[in-house]
Amino acid sequence: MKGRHTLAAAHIGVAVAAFGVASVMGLLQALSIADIQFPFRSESLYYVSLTAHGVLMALVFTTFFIMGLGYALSLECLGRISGRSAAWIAFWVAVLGSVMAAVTILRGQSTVLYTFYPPLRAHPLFYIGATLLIVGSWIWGAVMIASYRSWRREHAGEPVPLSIHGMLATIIIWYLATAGLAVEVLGMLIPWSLGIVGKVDPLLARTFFWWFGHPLVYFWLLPAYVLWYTVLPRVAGGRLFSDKLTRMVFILFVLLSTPVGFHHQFADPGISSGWKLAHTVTTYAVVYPSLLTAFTVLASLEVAGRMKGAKGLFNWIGRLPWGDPFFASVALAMIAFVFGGFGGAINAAYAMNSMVHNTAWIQGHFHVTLGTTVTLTFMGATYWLLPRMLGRELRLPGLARIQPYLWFGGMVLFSTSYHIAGLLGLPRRVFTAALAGQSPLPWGALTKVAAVGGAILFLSALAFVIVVLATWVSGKKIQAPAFEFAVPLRPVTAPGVWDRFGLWTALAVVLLAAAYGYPLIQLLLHPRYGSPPFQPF
Ligand code: HAS
Ligand code: CU
Repeated sequence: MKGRHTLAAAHIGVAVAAFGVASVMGLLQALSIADIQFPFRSESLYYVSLTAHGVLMALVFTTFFIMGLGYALSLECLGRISGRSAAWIAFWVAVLGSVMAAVTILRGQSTVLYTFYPPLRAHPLFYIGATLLIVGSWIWGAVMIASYRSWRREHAGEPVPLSIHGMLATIIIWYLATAGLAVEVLGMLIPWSLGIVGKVDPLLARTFFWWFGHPLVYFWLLPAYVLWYTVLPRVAGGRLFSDKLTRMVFILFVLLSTPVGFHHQFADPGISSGWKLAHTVTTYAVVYPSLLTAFTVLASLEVAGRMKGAKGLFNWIGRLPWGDPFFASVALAMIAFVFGGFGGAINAAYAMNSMVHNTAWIQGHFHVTLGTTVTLTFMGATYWLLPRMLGRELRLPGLARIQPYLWFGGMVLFSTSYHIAGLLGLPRRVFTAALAGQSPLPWGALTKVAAVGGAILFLSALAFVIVVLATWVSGKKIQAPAFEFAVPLRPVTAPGVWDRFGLWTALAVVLLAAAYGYPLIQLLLHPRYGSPPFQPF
């Protein structure tokens, strides 16, 4: 595999492989919850599979895809990747870390779910593997920043290309987020798993985890937004509605992504209600840039429809290229986010959170947001990237065309059912919905519908992997199409205030310190008894 985009392609390849393996597990879990029998079905297999599915999807697939996308954009928009050898080292470090973590999970030594909270304790190699994956991503961030700086030296008076603006925002968020994770994993979990310390404080660990865990969702989302803003209007045949607004959106995420983690800890003791309220306010603030995104991207699509001659109020929608796999994926991803974002706003309200927390509603929520909005965008982007990276024509275009619709349809069944089942009281992360054999339970039929959705999702995932593989090994060799980006209605011509990354990062650090400083001091001053490890299997 030699070519201009080999580095990016290698990352996307690992991402698709992780996605493929994790998809099989997803199907098994949906069947298991619905109490549908299959060979080897057991409690321990369920939790091993759930952990592997979560880690491979949420951490490995996403991180590798985002790194690959970053490199492709850097090469195309900045004309360089500064530090290719470091980038390759980072790739292998991240691959090694992912394999280490996956092996300990599949051997049944790290059944800790993808949130890996103590007192569930994993094998030390799980935590060390996860650390290596993060270290790889840190080096990726450094290479991206070095490429930007090198470009900046040659282009002092120009605004940073918009897609790179979004990727830099993603990287800043990632560094701020992973600082919290590093404290948890290096300071608490690794020494505990090695037996150097006997007990760990679950509340402190959870607080550091969610310092990381919420901005993690924007680490996934922002690269999708980069594609919505900078590629989608182009593919749709339109213009980006506002360049300036887009830059402001990315900076708002830099500021507001991190100081919100307590919305995952409303039910936790030891954090005062005042601080929970403070994080609620910032959570609603971080909804705002997504509302702006809904407006800007939709306006850009309307421009596209009107440029193709649409006159009425809504008929521009029909003029959009719904048969193009990239467009269809992203448009369906956006439609899903209307519901995913609405659900997020429900989760963030203290009183409503107590109805949905730790129920199946949550798996419904994140399969709409992460599992559809982000994943479907990344799948569509893979169809867009492959010919450009590999110089090969997309194989099986018919299959690629229906695959996003299958995904969307499967997810409607899957996620809607779990949302409702959650409201009826079905807990999340259960081996079977026939809890302790009680019946009839109000959610029994819903979990069966979710299993049908899961089977459709599996077929769609299979179709995706087949198209990618077929293109990779036997796609017709062609002149690689150009990477073309959306032209804004009114381009920004000079670096403005939204390009001042140093300033915004400094402000983000201040907000982070304000959101976490005092509560963490309080937690550290509590008498702490700690917990011994808990290993269910
Ligand atoms: Fe969330 C739990 C709140 C967004 C992922 N979330 C989770 C978990 C995950 C996750 C994985 O406050 C579970 C963690 C665990 O395992 O315990 N979430 C929010 C809020 C938002 C939000 C306020 N979440 C996301 C995104 C995710 C994600 C994005 C992944 C990518 N979430 C929560 C809370 C919890 C939570 C609590 C904890 C619950 C608990 O108790 O455990 C916001 O960012 C959402 C803002 C979004 C919008 C939508 C804007 C709409 C757009 C689309 C426009 C499209 C149009 C149609 C107009 C306001 C941009 C296009 C039409 C065409 C014709 C094409
Ligand atoms: Cu969150």
